[in-house]
Amino acid sequence: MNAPCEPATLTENCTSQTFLKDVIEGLSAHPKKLSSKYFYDKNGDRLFQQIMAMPEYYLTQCELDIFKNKTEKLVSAIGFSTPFDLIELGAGDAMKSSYLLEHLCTLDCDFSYMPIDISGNILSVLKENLSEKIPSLNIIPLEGDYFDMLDRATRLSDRRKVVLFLGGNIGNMPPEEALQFCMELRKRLTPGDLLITGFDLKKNPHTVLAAYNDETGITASFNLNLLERMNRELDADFDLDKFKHYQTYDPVSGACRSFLVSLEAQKIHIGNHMISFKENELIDMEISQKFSPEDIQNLAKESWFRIVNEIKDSKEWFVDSIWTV
Ligand code: AVI
Repeated sequence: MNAPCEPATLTENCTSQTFLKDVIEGLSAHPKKLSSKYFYDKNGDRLFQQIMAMPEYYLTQCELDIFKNKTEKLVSAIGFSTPFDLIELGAGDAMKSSYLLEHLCTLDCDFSYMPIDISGNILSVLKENLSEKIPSLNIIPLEGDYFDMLDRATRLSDRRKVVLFLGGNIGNMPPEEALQFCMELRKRLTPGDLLITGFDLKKNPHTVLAAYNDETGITASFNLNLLERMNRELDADFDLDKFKHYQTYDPVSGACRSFLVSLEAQKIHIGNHMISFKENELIDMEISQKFSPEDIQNLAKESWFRIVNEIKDSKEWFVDSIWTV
């Protein structure tokens, strides 16, 4: 049995205990499954930066187009006659939102920026960079789980909230989980608050598939890196040459899925556990869901939000959808 977690000193242990528990549970399921939230160790972060720079991976450029070139539309959708807190879930380096922040400061808007991220390290880099770039910006970094930190933001301030959830990250949740997530967000917002979410739209299936099936193999390495992470952190013995990345896109459902295929029958050890693979057995690694306007409408409606505005990039491949309660 796992030892109970204590605060502070054992945090790291507990995190790896949760990682191990999730991995064993996922690889004991049928079909086998791993959570893409574990893709992002140091090497995974680096590979994701490379993905965002690939010509095939259009998502980043599309949302950047919105934040860089349609900033005024964003600002007028947000409104600035009353003070507010701009809360960004998974802010990362705030590359896209910095255009909005700069514009709001130029207009002398009364707002604070509250970036939420699980990584304290990313938050301190973000704070340092943004303070240098936009000295007048009031930044309140919140390190931790999205919902815990949203609750904390509510305790810190009673101003209107504008919540950003960018990057198409909502697509990395299976549809039922995305609905639960939106419902949890809904519980924490009150009339006058806004939620701005980035959705990758359904489009030519060749374009979607190419973004996740690059010939250079960066996306494949991004997936395989999770096996390497398990070798390092969970004392596993995956041979990366015995697994191959396989990507699918179903343009009807909008589900773009990545898998790793076991190239032979093999037994893998993870700490004291042993997992058997048959030849050609799959590990379900990640979903990157694509949405139609109706899919977005339904998600908003089912989680008790109302869509008040939407801003698309110039190619109309990506949308930032603005919801109120
Ligand atoms: C972070 N997320 C929105 C990316 C996506 O497009 O689903 C993760 C990713 N996986 C493979 N390529 C990019």
